[in-house]
Amino acid sequence: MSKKSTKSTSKAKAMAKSKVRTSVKSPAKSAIKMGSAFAGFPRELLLRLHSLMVKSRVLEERLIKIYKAGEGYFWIGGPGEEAFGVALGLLVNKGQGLEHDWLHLHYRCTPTMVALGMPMIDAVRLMMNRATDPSTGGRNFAGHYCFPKWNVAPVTSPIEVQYPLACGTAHAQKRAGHKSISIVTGGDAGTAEADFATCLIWSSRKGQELPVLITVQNNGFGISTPYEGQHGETEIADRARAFNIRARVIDGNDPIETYLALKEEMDYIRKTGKPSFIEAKVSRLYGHSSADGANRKTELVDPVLTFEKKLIDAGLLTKVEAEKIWDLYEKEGVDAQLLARSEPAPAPESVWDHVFVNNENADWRKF
Ligand SMILES: Cc1ncc(C[n+]2csc(CCOP(=O)(O)OP(=O)(O)O)c2C)c(N)n1
Repeated sequence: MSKKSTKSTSKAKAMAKSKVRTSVKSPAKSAIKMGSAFAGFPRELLLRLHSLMVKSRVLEERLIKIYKAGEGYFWIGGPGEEAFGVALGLLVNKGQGLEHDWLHLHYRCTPTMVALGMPMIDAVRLMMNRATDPSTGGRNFAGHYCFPKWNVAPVTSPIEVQYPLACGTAHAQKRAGHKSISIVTGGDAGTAEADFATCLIWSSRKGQELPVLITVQNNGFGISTPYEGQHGETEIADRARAFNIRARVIDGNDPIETYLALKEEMDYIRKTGKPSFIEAKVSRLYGHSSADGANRKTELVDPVLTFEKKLIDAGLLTKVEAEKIWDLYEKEGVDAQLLARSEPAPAPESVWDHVFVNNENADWRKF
């Protein structure tokens, strides 16, 4: 059971305070209205955040089980990034075309996709490499989503290439005169790639700034390389500041702080047409991927359980209601696995579908 997988860890440990330093700079923390525990959020929004965070966790744990049962080849995903990803997904101006936001996500974006409305079955189909997978027809890794109907650009396995691509769609949005923005996510280690610097440079040229929300989910690790020892800068956000990009560091394990920060920065970008940068400190709860075991790390802050406890302690949710939510999604995940099991693998002849030669994207003159 998903609930058991997550909850079997010591709650005390799960609630342990993050060792990761968090700070908020320009705009000052006081700009975030954190007066009460829930910053004046309506109960409905709090429960929606919680429910989607649980859904994403249950789904990721289902995908890990599918891998461990030998029904999938490789798992990578976003357990531990639910607070950031769900808040982001809820704030997106969702749709297709330049008047809507563009999303250039990386492979830990399941929480964002769940918040956008992706049904569990579509993540399961990708995980189990079924021909019915809407993202890739069963031909890519878990978490490598592609949803043109929501401007979700294909997630790439080469890390960080999404950063300059976000400048491309932002440029097109700006040229078309829309208030839409381009949003990019990625990991801390990947910021060592030149693509990240390219994004900072192209989004911040004086007088030609681009409406990009540049984000980094800092979980403190590359695959197995700790953050410490890899960065001369104090915060990754400092690199954005060097380009006069408004930048802040947030506790990405806190859905309320994250939601408020994202909203404020997205509003700023829509208003000014200029870029903004958020570094979110998050947990990597199941390690890097199935390549390092995909086992639960108990010493890290669990954003889902922490938020759930907060809601229960405040009387906004009962333990029984919470159990029901976990059970509901567990059933959806199991049903999805059973359905995907009955669906076909991609046919050999489909291997040439959607590649460039002689296909729908072959002629650049069309674009
Ligand atoms: C260009 C490129 N180099 C190396 C890799 C191998 N690789 C895959 S994930 C990863 C670590 C990325 O770490 P980080 O950017 O911090 O993101 P995280 O996985 O921690 O979320 C590496 C090095 C790759 N996929 N692409």
